[in-house]
Amino acid sequence: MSDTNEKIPLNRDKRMAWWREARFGMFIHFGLFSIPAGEWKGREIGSYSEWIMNKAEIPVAEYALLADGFDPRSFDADAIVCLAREAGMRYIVLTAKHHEGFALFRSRVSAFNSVDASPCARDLVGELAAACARVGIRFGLYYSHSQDWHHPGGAGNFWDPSQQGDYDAYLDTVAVPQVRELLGNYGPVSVLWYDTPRFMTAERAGRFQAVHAMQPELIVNNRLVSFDTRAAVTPGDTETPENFIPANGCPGRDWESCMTFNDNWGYRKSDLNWKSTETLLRNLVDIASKGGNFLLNVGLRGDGSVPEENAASLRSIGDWLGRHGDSVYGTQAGPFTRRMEWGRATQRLNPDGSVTLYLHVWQRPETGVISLPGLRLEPLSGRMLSTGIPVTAVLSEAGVDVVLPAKNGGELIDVAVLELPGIPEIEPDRPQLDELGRIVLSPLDAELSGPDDAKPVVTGVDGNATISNLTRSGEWRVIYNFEVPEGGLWLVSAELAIGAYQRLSVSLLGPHGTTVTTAFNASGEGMDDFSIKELGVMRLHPGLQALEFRSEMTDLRPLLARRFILTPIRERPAS
Ligand code: FHN
Repeated sequence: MSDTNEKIPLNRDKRMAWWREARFGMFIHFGLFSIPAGEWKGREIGSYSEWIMNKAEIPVAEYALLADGFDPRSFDADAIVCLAREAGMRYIVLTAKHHEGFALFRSRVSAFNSVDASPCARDLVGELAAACARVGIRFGLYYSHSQDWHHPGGAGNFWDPSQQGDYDAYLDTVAVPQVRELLGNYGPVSVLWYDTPRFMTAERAGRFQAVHAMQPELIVNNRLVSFDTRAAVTPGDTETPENFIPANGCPGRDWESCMTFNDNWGYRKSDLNWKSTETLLRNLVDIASKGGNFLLNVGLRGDGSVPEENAASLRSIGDWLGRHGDSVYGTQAGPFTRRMEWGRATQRLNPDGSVTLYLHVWQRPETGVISLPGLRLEPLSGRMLSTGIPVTAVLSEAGVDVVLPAKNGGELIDVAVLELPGIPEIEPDRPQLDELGRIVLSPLDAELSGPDDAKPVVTGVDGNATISNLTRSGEWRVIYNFEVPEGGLWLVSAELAIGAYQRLSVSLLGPHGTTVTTAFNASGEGMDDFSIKELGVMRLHPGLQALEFRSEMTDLRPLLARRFILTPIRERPAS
C-alpha cells in the first residue's frame, strides 16, 4: 500500500521542518457540545463533555436543535490567534467537526453546519484560517472522519435508529467530501488531525489519502486508519499520545502529546480542575526533552470565549517562553538516558559542531549542585539563560557537576545553558544504591513491552511516575536493568495499586535465572491506593542484572506500579 503522502511532492522531512521547530501548539475543541457544557436536562452527564450526545443517548433530531442556539458572539478568531501567539504557540488545530457531526464551516454536502443550520451563519473555520494567515501561525484542522453520530451511516451512534445507514455511503457522501472542502477552501492547511478511526480499513483510508494531495505541505496524524491496519497502510506523520507523556518519547517517530487543560476536551461548566501553569510548563519541557511537541487543548465556552483561567495560564507560559524560548523551540531531545530528579534537558546542535545544552531545573537541590551523570565532556562555558549569570561546570567522577546560582524566585523553571565542544556521548547510567543501601528503580528506568494496542506507559512525573496500562494481565512485561554491587539475598518489593486478585512474578533473566511468584488480593477501594508489596526474595549475583515483572493472570485486572525497591538481606554467618 502507498504511504499517506506518497502523492505529495514534498518529502516528510521538508513537511515536518516547521513542526519540529514549533514544539507548542493549541488544540481547540468547539462545537454544539460546548452549549450544554456537560449538563443535560439538569443532570450532569459523565465522561468527556464533548461526548454528551452519546453518553446521554440524545436522539439526533433533539440534539440538532442545539444548532438553533449556536451563536458564538465571543468567538473572536483574531483574539484566539493573538492569545496563542502570546502563549508562544506556533500552530492551532481546531475541531472542524467532532463526533457530534456538526461542521464549523459551510459545507455543500451537509446543511448541518454553522453557516446553514445556526442563526449565527458564520464559517468559523474560515475565520480562524484567515486570522492565522494574518498573524503567521500555522493552521490545522481536526476532523472526526469515522465517528459521526448525526449523519446516517457514521460510526458510533448505537442509540438512535434514525441515524442507521451505510457506513461506506457516509464516507463517500459526507466525510471524504468534507475533507476535500476543508483542504480546498481555506488556503494553506498545515495539519490534518483525524481521530477514532473505527472500521477504517486500508481501502477506506485510501479514499481520504487521495484528497490529501490538495495540500502539498500537509502533516497527517496517525489516527486515519485503525490500529491493526496502520502498519500496512501508513503510520501517519505523527504519533499522538493522548493525555500522557511517554517515558522515553517515541523513538524514531515525530510525536505530539495532546493534553486537556482540565479533565475534558470540550468545555464543561463544572470542571475547574485546571492544571497549574507550573505543571503545564513542566509538561512542555518534559515533552521537549524527549523530542516531542505539546498540543494543549482549550475547550471554548458555548459563546466561543476562552475560559479566563486558561488565558491567564497561557500568557504566563508565553512570558516564560519569551525569556527561555531558545531552550525549547527547535531543540532536540536531551542526551541523558535517565530522567533526573532536578528537571530535564534539551540540546541544540550548532552548525560549527558544538552543542548547546539546556538544563531545565524545576527542583533545585539544596546544595545548588546538579549532576549530569555520564557526561564526559568538559563544558566550554555556562550561564543562566534569562539572566546571563555565569554557571560553573566541572568534570566529576560520575560526569559533570553544575553549580547553580541562587534560585531565581521569579521563574517557574530556571534554565542553565552549557556550551559543549561537541556532541555529548553519555555513558549508560544505571540505577545506583541509595543512601540506605537499596536499589530503587523508578518507572522511568523501566523497559516496557506489550501488545501494540495495549502497551504499558509511564504517566506522571517524579514521585508520581506510574506504570499504567497493565490491565491486560499476562500480555505486558516490565524489565529493569541495573547493577548489583554485592551478591547475596535481596528482597524485591514494589509500590503497587492492585485492583483485583493477582499472581505477580519477578524473574531474574540470564544465566542465573529464577522466578518467584506471589499472590495478592486487591489493595483497597480505588486505584489510588498504593502500598509497598513484597514480591519475593532472590539471590542476586554482582554485576549487571535484568529483572522482569509480570502477571501470571490472563484476564483484565486493574494494576498500577510505581517504584521497585531491592533491599539487601544480611545473611547470618553459618554457625
Ligand atoms: O473521542 C475523542 C475525544 O473527544 C477528544 O477529541 C480526543 C482528543 O485527542 N480524541 C478522542 C479520544 O481519543
